[in-house]
Amino acid sequence: MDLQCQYFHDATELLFIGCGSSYYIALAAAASWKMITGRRARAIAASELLLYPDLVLADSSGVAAAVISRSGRTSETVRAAELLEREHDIRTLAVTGTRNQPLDQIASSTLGLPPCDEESTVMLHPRIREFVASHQFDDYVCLGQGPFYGLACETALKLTEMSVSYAQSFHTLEFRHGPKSIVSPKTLLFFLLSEQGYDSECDVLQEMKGLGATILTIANHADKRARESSDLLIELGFDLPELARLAPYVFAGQFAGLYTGLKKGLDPDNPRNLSRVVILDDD
Ligand code: F1P
Repeated sequence: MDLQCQYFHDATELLFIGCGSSYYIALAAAASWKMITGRRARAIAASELLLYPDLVLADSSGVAAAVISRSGRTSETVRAAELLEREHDIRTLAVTGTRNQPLDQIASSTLGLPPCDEESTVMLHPRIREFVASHQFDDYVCLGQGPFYGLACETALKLTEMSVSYAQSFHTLEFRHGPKSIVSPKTLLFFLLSEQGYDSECDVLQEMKGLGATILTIANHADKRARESSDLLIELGFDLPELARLAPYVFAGQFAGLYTGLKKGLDPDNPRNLSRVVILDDD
């Protein structure tokens, strides 16, 4: 391991930092890192670090950070890397789809992921297209636990960005504690079923079906319970460890957002009010 990444290896806690989709990737990455290594990890929205540095860095001894940004230019993310490197002497690893941008020029190391630098402003399946065409929903809820919570947040963000729909995200079992009051046949619930929490998550799925919700389930392998209670089941069937196959769980939300946006006469490639990168005025 080269010297630059030795600080990652020695870190007692890793911060995963980003904005928007990259923050939700950070949530999934922090959970995965902790489950794989047993070491401390947190996901932090870049704005939280900028506005509340003392809250985030209360005990920053031995901390290192992975700063995630498809573009490498998002102002808050770049500023967060600057703050860590220059004011707190905390080493950062830029995880980015775009090299030679402000982020990787500030970070101590860079993990370049060029395929991530796709052109869409908003970081697609014929069954989902037909499902969207044959249903009308008033609102959307995306549910996941552990590393799937960040993916549930990302699913909700795609629905909102691509179809200007109101979408919320919760930890699956949290949904019982009040938010379930919104459930009706015009509520579409996305269940991103984990292996570790499967039985408890399926209990919620069956309960919400009993309340009349419309259910879209994404699972690697689904049992009879999930099949009988899902209005649409996306079964991935990968022969891989759970943490090696997280990304495909967001495809359903991306396609649902795309087809819902098109159904509403919108242009998902030019989403309302959004830009591909958020650059703040004083940058
Ligand atoms: C972060 C981000 C995207 C969002 C939109 C605005 O971009 O919030 O997640 O979909 O494109 O920017 P980045 O830092 O990952 O380039």
